[in-house]
Amino acid sequence: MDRGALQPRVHDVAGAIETMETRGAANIATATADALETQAVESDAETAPELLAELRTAARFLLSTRPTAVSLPNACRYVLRRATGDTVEAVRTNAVESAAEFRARLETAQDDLGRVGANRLRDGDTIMTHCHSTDVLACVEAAVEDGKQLSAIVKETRPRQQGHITARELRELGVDVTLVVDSAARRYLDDVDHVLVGADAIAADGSVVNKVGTSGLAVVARERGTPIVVAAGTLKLDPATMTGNAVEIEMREESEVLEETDRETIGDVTVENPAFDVTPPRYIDAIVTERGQFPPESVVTLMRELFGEGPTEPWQEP
Ligand code: RI2
Repeated sequence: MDRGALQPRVHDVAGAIETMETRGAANIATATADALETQAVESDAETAPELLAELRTAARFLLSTRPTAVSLPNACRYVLRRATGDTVEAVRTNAVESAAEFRARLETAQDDLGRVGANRLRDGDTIMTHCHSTDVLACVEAAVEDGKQLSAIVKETRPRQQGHITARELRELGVDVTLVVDSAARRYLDDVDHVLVGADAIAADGSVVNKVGTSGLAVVARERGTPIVVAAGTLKLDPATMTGNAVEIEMREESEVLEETDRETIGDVTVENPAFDVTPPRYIDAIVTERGQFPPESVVTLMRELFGEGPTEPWQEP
């Protein structure tokens, strides 16, 4: 891949996504749209085909950073499909406009989704969370704005302890927070009205890919009879799964699990660090999107409506 013509901002955004300085599907998508826009605006390309090739290269580079979060390819799909034209100026204008439109839709979508999710929450409810999801926070925020008092059992979410971010943001919303280690979840499920988690990707069969530990939580919650609600904008729908492609699970560095000094003490063991897992649709009660709430098995209908039957990827060379 010739990355020579890529703007520094594209490298910065890719680096921030890879190191998880920029994380969470919505943030990743916004940063991706920003990067593609910057490439279009700052490029020295002299012809439209040259600029289009640069945008495809920028998209492929961004896509190489994190394989699971489908918001990244969906942001690329949105901007690249609209950034067309016969002149550099036309491609540039369309790229800028489509990136702006994408960001605006994303913001509205999260507000709309929040209101749908808030309808499920009653005054006095307790939720359990896993990891950190801005879509989940949007549901809680809308419920709090409706005057509902909520409590939360927040799983710390090893290995990166992103539950700490959730705990802080829920406290800022005035929610009572109890922080627990992941393995304590089952003990507290009897006190929980809804398990409320986000998603990084949703497959055509309604399977939900989310931070590792979600599937175990869902199985235990089902055994306890606690509803499992997934808050995930339509940006998380993965159109590539309509043609049978599986969602690739990102494997992260060993150092997130085992510090160097512990590694020396333990010796020669293999460390595996999958970032995500897959929760089958039978464990999920509802998927809350900006278009309403859906049983997981029916998201494929929404996926077809939004993305069409067979996706052709705009970052591939023609
Ligand atoms: P929002 C996160 O993954 C979590 O798994 C979270 O549920 C999901 O993204 C969705 O986040 P990571 O990017 O889009 O922290 O709801 O690895 O913010």
